[in-house]
Amino acid sequence: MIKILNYINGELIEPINGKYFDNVQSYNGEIYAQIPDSDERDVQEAVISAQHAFSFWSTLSAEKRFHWLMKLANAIQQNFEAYAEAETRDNGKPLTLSRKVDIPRSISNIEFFASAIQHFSSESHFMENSGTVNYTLRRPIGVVGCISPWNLPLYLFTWKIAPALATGNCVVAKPSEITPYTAFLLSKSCIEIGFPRGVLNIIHGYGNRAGQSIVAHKSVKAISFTGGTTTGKHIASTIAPMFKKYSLELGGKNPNIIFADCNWDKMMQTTIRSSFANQGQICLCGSRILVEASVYERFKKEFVERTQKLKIGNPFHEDTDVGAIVSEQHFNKILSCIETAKQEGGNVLLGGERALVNGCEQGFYIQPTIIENLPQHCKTNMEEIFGPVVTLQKFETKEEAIQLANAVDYGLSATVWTENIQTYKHISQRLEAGIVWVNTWLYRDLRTPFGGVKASGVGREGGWEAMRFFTEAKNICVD
Ligand code: TXE
Repeated sequence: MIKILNYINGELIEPINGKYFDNVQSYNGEIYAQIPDSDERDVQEAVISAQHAFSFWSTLSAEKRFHWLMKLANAIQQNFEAYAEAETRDNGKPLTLSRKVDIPRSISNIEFFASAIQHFSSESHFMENSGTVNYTLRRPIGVVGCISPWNLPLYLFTWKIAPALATGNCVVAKPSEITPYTAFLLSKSCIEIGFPRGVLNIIHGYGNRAGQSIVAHKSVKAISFTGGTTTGKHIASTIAPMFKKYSLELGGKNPNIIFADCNWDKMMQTTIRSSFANQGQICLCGSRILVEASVYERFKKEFVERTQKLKIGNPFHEDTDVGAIVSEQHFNKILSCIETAKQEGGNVLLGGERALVNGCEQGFYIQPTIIENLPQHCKTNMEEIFGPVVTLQKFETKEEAIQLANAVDYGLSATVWTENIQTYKHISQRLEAGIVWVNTWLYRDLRTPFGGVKASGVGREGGWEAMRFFTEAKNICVD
C-alpha cells in the first residue's frame, strides 16, 4: 500500500494529526494508497518553510531559477513511464493519453516558464517635458497558493507552480485529494535533484480542510485555483476581503458549432476527441454540439457510428480509447445527469449506461453518450456534467448559433467549424468565451492567454499573463 506524504521544507513528512484516508484506483475500484488528511498545522509548517526560503529564491538570478526548473523538468523526463502509469492509476485515463498528453505537457509547462523568466521584462515611461523616467519593477509576491483539480492532475499542477516558481515566489501547493499520486512523485523528484528546501511545498488532503487552510492563511498572498465553479465562488468569498490576488479557472459548458461548409472529415475526427477525450473530463470539451440544420441528420448518423467504434476498456491496455471515470462519486454524478436528461425529454441516441469492463468489474466506466431533442434551457444543456456525455442541437442561422452558444452561464471555450472567413470572423467576435478554436480543438500555444469569462472564472493563465499574475508591479519615477 503506497503511503503518500506531505513535502515540506524539502522532506517527505507525515501529517501532524497522523490521519490518512483511502485513495482508490478507479479502473478497478481497489484502494491502493493512503493520503494525508492534512490540516491547518501542516499548512502552517509549509508556509513557514516557504517564508524562510523566499529571500534566497526570490533573489536568485533568473538564470539559476531557469536551471533549477529545467532540472525538475528533466527529472520527470527521466521517470516518464512511472509518472504516466501513476497518472493512469490515479485518474483512470488511458495510459496512451497519460503518455501523449499529461506527462509531456507537464514537462513543457515547466520548461516553458523556466525559459520565460529569462525573457520577462517590464516597461519604462519617459516624460518628455521634464526628462523624468519611470520604470516598472515586477517583483515576486512572496508565498503563493496553487490548488489544482483531478482531471489533468500533473498537467494543471505544473501549469500553476511553474510560473509561480519561475517568477521567484515560494509555493504551497495542493493537488486534488482524488489524484495526488503524480504530485507525490514530483516531491520525490525534487528531493532527488536537491531542489532548494522550502521553495516548493506540497500538502495533501481535503479541499475544505487543507485547501481551505491554504486559501485562508494570512501569509499566502495569492491563490491560483482550477476546479469547479461552486468551489471557485467559495474561495473568492474567502480571499476577496483579504485583498489577495486570485486567478480562478473554473467549469465550462462549451459549444462546438458545426457549419455545413466545414472540412467534414477533420471536423468529425476532432469532434470525437473534443467530446470524449479523457472521458469528457476536460473543462474545454465541447459538450454542446450545435449543427447547421441542413447537415444535422448526416452529422448525427456519422457521429453515432464513429462513437460506437470507441473502445471502452482497462486504461492500462494500449488499445483503450475510453478509460474509467475518476471516482465513484463522479461516476454516480454523471449517471444521475443522464437520468435527468431522459426526464427532460432527451432522446439517448447512444450509450447512457455504465459499461462493464472484463477484469475491471469493480471499476467505474460509462459508455460515451449522445443525447438529442433537448431544449437549450434545461439542466442538461445549462449545467456542467464533466463526463462522456454530449448533446446535439440544430440551428438554422448564424444568429441562432450565437444565441444558443452564449445561452449558458459559462464562457470558457468554443469551437467553430467552417471554411467561410466571414462566418468564423462574425461568430468568433460574438462568442462569450475566453478561448475560440476555429477548425481545430485543444491546439495549445502556451504563450496565449488561457481562461474564461462569466461563471468560467476570473483572470488568465499562460504566457506573460501568468508571469504578471505571480508578480507585483511597482512603478518607480526618477526625476
Ligand atoms: O472540483 P473542486 P472537483 C468541475 C467539474 C467537477 C466539479 C467539481 O464540473 O464536477 O468541478 O470537481 C480543492 N478551499 N471541474 O470536486 O471541488 C480540491 O481539494 C480550497 C472543472 O474536482 O473544485 C481540489 O484540489 N481548495 C475543473 C480543487 O480544489 C478547495 C476541473 C478542485 O476541487 C476547497 C475539475 C476549498 N474550500 C473539476 N474545496 C476545470 N476547470 O478544469 C475544494 N478544494
